[in-house]
Amino acid sequence: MTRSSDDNSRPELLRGRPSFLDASRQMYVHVTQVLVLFCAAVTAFAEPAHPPLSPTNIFAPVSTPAQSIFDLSRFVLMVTAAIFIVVFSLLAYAVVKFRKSTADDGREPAQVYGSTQLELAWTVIPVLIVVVLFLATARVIAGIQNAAQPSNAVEVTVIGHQFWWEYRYPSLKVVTANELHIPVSDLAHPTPTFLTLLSSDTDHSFWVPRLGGKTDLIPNHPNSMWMDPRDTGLYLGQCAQYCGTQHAKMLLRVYVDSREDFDRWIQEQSRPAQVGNIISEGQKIFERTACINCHAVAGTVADGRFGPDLTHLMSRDTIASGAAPNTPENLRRWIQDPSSPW
Ligand code: HEC
Ligand SMILES: [Cu+2]
Repeated sequence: MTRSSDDNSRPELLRGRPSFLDASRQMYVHVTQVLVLFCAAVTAFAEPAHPPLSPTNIFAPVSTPAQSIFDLSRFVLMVTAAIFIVVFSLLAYAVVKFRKSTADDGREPAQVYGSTQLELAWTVIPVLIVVVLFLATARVIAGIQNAAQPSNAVEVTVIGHQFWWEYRYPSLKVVTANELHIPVSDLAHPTPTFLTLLSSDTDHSFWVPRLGGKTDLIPNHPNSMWMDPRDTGLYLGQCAQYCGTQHAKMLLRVYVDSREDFDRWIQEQSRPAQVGNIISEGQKIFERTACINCHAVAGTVADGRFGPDLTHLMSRDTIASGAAPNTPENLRRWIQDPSSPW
């Protein structure tokens, strides 16, 4: 503990005790440390490292809606950080400066009532801050919602089910489940994907943080959202609205393909199922049991719509809405006991 140079000039009781100057110097060091840590944290997410820390990192946007939400969150964090710094500094100052000291004479400090200036200040300034945050948020929401759909946009209807995702490409005549494929969109020639969000049972929520904001799928209330991913790759998410017991296993997988890969994928998905000798035995069992009441396989009698379309099941990496890798072993266990296979 350094003593202040003017120690001898202080009242006897205070000599040898840390002075306010010492305390404020220390406080200054602490505040500086906190600020340095804070700035390090800010730069850490301002310049997202590649690859991002997490596949669902909200600070590593790759699509316009996600980017504008990220910019907004950065602005809100700056404003709230500034408020935090001001309030914390005033608080720290008051705590240190007016802490109990033995020199206190025990009298009440001066009581201040009805300062119109102060009351106006602490009413008007927060109201202005809230108005600014509100306007900034409304601007981002309107910007995303009012974006015009270009004629070359890919349209997908997303239907939430307990506990899986159905994806329909109405103009491309493709129906699939759980693994959404969309084309990459380059900034010069955007090919965004517009989603219509529906639900067949209860509330679900479509949220792939790196591609866009969270949008709910509500029965009898079609919602919509769009995304224009700049980079190809696999983007993960999760149903973000509790929709029942297995909600936690209702994962989201969006594959952003190059245009050629996407076109090839669409072409393959539009073909009916292959029928041949090797699979005819399984096909017979499938068609003779209850499976066909719930599952469709294009080109066969199976046309159930309650469960996922299984026509191109083996083109998918996972089963059960991303809960397990699509391996023969996992398929066997799933069919034997879909309630608790893993
Ligand atoms: C009562 C309706 C129903 C019946 C009958 C049914 N399924 Fe399913 N099946 C579902 C539902 C719903 C899912 C999606 C569950 C989930 O992912 O949470 C599913 C999922 C699957 C999946 C995983 C698909 C994917 O893409 O994740 C396979 C494979 C499957 N079922 C095969 C079968 C077979 C084989 C039979 C017949 C022995 C059968 N199912 C009978 C409703 C049914
Ligand atoms: Cu859900």
